[in-house]
Amino acid sequence: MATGQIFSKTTQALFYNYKQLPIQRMLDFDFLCGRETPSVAGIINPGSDGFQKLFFGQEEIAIPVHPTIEAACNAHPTADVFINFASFRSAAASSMSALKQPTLRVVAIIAEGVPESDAKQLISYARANNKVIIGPATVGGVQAGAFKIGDTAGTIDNIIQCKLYRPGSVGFVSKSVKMMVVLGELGGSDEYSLVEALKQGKVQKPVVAWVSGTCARLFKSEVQFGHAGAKSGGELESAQSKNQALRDAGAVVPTSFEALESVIKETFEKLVEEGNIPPVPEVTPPPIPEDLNTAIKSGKVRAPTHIISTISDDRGEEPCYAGVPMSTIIERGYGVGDVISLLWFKRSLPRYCTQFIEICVMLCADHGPCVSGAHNSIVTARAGKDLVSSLVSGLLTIGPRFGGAIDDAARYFKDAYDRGLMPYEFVEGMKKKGIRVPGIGHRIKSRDNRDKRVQLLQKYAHAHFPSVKYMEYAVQVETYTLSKANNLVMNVDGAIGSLFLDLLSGSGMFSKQEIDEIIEIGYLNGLFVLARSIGLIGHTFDQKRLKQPLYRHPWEDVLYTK
Ligand code: Q5B
Repeated sequence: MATGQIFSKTTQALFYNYKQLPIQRMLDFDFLCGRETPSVAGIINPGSDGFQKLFFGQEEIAIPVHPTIEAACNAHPTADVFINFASFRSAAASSMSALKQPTLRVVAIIAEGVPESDAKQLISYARANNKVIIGPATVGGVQAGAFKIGDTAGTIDNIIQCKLYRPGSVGFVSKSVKMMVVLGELGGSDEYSLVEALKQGKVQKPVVAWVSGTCARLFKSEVQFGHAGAKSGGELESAQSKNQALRDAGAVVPTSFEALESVIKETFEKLVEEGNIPPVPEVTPPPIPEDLNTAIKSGKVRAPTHIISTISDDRGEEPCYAGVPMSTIIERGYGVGDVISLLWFKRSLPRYCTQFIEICVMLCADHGPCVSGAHNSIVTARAGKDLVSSLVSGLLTIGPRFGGAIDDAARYFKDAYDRGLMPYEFVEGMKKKGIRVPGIGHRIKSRDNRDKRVQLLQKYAHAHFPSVKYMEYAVQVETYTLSKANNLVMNVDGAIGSLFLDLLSGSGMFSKQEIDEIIEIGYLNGLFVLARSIGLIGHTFDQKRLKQPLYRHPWEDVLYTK
């Protein structure tokens, strides 16, 4: 590290409070400078730990996150700069704690509004312990070509234009190597300390200076520029007086701000000519890859997406289901049947259809504790498992024998009806293939103990559907199967399967291909899954409410045999 410099190309910092943008800007600067190691060694995010992913050039790196300053210092003993992005409320306490860490040498405090008494205490502690404080209320600092604090020097474009990615010869304000450039402002008297230093010969290097705010005289009353200190009090604090005093003391002061650039250039070239500055060889910095989101926004790149979604969109002011905003759904009094029709079928179905869907959900919500699904949920809940585990253990029983025969019922009935098979031909054909007719048969329902749910569904359809041809075909199949055995009744799966075929074909809302696709994909078991979830959740709560102990099946109920 050269004399007078507090940072080098290997300086590493601990960053207090996770702020993605300033950290990424530091890492981008590192990459431009050709640093081998990232300038941020660790992040302190009070209370959390782990890793934070950021980019170092094209490469993604994981920077460790620590819950405390002590933990971060222990983990990164060579990181000697502490960049404090805490709010003004907590900046003083965290900065003091950082100053007390033996491994930390420089503390930069970004927050504005840190109480003056706290700032004085920090400064005096730092002085007494030979540490450096930058701030409070600072954007930070930058060592060209080596190290940058947070947002200092602005955008990457700006940094590239100013060639801050490589060391040079001109320091901004007072930390110069070969010459000084001072940009002052009206108000206050700081610039007069420099005037004194020039007069006393304490500053030997060429000084190029400009005090801005010369336009203040154009205003009739006092005007404040930018921040609280930037207003001229008396004549001595005016930009004109300070510029003149600097000029008189030997500083190079242009006639206007616009001319500042050229006088810096002239002064610099003179130093080069005199052999005081060996010109620095120009290097071309590597291009910083643009963030994907920024590049997409500006239309520079296109990126393939990983997911296609056509049923809902939550990006706007309110979520939309199949293009219908949530407020419309509520204001127009839509029901669960309408929501299902939007999210499953991507269209608004007529009221008689959505009401039919709601009836299916209500009728299939539960069928007592003895059916497969409820039994599983009960046993799982009694084993102390949580709601989701109990629910899914019940749902997993839904299949070709229990509740999950709706799609197959629709498939086989549709195929048989569309092919014009007589009911007996269809049933005997299935028998030959060794397939039970889906939607037919029940463990407890029979000719003399009909399933009320089936009757209710049929009644509704007769009253509201334009056509019930598939359901009538299923009834003829049932008549034939009942001639074989009393329990081969149409069950709830068969009723929903055949009636949904009538809904799809009779509503005029679906093309033939769409109906085939719905049946092919198998939407209809979804109705039983959805409905029965209500009951399975109820059984789970019931067992927990009743504080039921672990279930163990009784030996007496098992046939032990060899
Ligand atoms: N046989 C449902 O059987 C059950 C036949 C058949 C031709 C048939 C059976 C079946 C098709 C699948 C189906 C949905 C397994 C049912 C539901 C929800 C529930 C449940 C609840 C709720 C019942 C005796 C004789 C045998 C079989 C013949 C039986 N079914 N032949 N087509 N479909 N159906 N599932 O009583 O000659 O003696 O060998 O698979 O639609 O799950 O409430 O409980 O809301 O929770 O065990 O309603 O029908 O009769 O197996 O002893 O068979 O009948 O081939 O003939 P079972 P099995 P054979 S609704």
